[in-house]
Amino acid sequence: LYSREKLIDAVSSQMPAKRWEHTQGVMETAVILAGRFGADPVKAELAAILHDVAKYWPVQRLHQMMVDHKLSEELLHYDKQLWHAEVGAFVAQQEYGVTDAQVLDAIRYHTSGRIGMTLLDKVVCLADYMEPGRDFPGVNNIRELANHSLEEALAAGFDSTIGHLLSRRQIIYPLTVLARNDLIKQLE
Ligand code: DGI
Ligand code: FE
Ligand code: FE
Ligand code: FE
Repeated sequence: LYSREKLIDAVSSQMPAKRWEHTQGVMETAVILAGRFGADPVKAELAAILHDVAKYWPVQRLHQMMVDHKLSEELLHYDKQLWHAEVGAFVAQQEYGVTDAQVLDAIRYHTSGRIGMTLLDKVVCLADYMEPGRDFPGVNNIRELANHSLEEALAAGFDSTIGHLLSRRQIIYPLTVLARNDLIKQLE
């Protein structure tokens, strides 16, 4: 199967250099957050390597894979930006031989989140928000919150995404809202 190095070669060749730099940032950050909050750093890094594997696939190819392999039908009714996460998990399993369900779920839910996010889901999703290359309003606040609370930091990340979507009058995938509400509940 794929060694870590071969996997890195295979994944990095499917995206522009800038996106691979982002992925490297997510890998480093996910390992740090795993150490800080008690997740498995090997699983966190593996999910990080693969999380955006399908990000630059042509949208027709993403659509075709979703239909052919009967991936989330609901997701097809929402923004194309969301599709790479679901397809990424499928590709991780089918193409790269990842069998760990926790790793596959962390990839699958890295964009939307979900209700009852696992520790690994949270670590990968938060790493995606706050890796060193990210530069959006509020990212430093998220990094500071992440020094003490995984849930506080991730909730701030979801608030930022949802606020951004609202300000542009975009359609919000319901699971994104459910994930955000569930995190707020966990903080009460
Ligand atoms: O792939 P990345 O850029 O590293 O980050 P991501 O996978 O977390 O997010 C990809 C895009 O999806 C980002 O531009 C925000 C957008 N997004 C996240 N949740 C939703 C969403 N877009 C819509 N329309 N609805 C959502 O609920
Ligand atoms: Fe992504
Ligand atoms: Fe994300
Ligand atoms: Fe990403």
